Amino acid sequence: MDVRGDLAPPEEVGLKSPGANISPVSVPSPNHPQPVQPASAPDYLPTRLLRDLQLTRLVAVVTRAYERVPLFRHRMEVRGLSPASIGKLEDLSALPFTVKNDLRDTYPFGLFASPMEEIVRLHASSGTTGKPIVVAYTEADVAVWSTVMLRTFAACGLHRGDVVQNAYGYGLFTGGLGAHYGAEALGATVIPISGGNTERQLMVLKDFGVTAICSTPSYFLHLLERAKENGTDLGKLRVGVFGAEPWSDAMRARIEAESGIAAYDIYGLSEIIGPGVGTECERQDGLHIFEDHFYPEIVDPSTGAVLPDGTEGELVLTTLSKQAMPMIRYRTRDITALVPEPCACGRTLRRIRRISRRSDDMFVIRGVNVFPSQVETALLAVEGTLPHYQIALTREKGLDEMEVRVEVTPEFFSDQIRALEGLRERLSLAVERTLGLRVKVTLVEPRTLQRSEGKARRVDDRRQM
Ligand code: DLL
Repeated sequence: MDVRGDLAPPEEVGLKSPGANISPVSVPSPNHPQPVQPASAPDYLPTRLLRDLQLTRLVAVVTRAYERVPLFRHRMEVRGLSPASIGKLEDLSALPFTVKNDLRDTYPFGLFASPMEEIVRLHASSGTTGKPIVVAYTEADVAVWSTVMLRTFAACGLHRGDVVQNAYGYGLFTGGLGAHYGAEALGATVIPISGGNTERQLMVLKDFGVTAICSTPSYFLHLLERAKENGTDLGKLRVGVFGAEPWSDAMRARIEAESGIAAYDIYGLSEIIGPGVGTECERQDGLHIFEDHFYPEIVDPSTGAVLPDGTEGELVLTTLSKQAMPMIRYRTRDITALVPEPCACGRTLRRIRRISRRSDDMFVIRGVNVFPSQVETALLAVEGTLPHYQIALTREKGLDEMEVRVEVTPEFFSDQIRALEGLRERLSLAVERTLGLRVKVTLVEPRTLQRSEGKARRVDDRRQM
């Protein structure tokens, strides 16, 4: 069937020029007596059309990867598969996974499906060890990226006339430029301030009438804290578009209460495109995946079996329109679940639950599996704490020790020793109740733990050193 119906703008369909002539806003003009198609129209595609579109694109992207990327071709051939094996969306589950090490092993350009003449941009993600992973975009990929970020901002309630302070880092990190192009495509005013230089951030925020800010949630907390100290108010700021790291519901509650803004969660990863894979909408109840470009599956992290909607597991993503670097069944290591119910906002795009953890940020202390997000939720439930904490892991005489350092409010810190001791005990108990493990809790003065300008580093694991 023809998926280029009224609801799917032609530029949204097919691999040739996705998103090339995007009409971001629905403004009537003399040449368009009817309002032009808003770029977020694909968010509301009837499910049947969306599935047809996904299948068409899936076949195209698998063919592209098979024909142009030796690693994909080889992996399919050894399983006796070819692009003809894809007859329906479910057939995707027979295809082999792609993992981060595949990018490392083929460093720098081994998974590219376009010649350099067609590639207009490279980004890289540093990771924790060794060489970075390199990702590539054709002109059409950049156009898709702008549209999905435009749709992200629209879902967060932004529009033309908003003034967006983009404090995601510009550079090889995808956050800065990804948000930049999307906000421009929306017709908003972008301030490309990048991360860091907190005093200048606050000056710009107030003086330029900023209405929305993009940054990691941890950096925004730092800005908030500094604003409070300086007595700077946040002017017209009403929306925060936060992502790139896990942040708990408790953390969001603190941010919204202290700043008075609406804080939205956005998700993405370099290997798939950067920011723009998924976003919350005004309901703040799970993140819609831009399924017309990225196909989500949830798998059991240990067996790789596809899990039913509603079951927690590892998010696996397949790009449906990427040209320069198609990704087939990429294991994100991010743990979440697909939400079975449709969203009250009317978008037909499926949602994932907020990502609280990665399968690889778990650490084991005396036989107990611990995720930093569990510690965060426990700490922030106790009154008197600030949302700044760090977890230090050491090994003493062969025994693992975990220390949680958490800042406490200035009021508490000036209190009597007894009050502080009481707080420390309440925190120890809160952590113990969550983890089933007694750990050392240390209260520290406000502003003693290191602040991040980008992604926060919560765990300092010194056991291997
Ligand atoms: O962090 C892209 C991005 C930029 C997303 C700006 C959102 C905003 P990477 O540096 O490749 O790309 O890191 C990707 O960060 O696999 C998750 O583990 C984590 N992550 C990203 N967004 C969220 C989020 C960018 N909203 C990795 N919640 C991903 C939890 C997130 N974790």
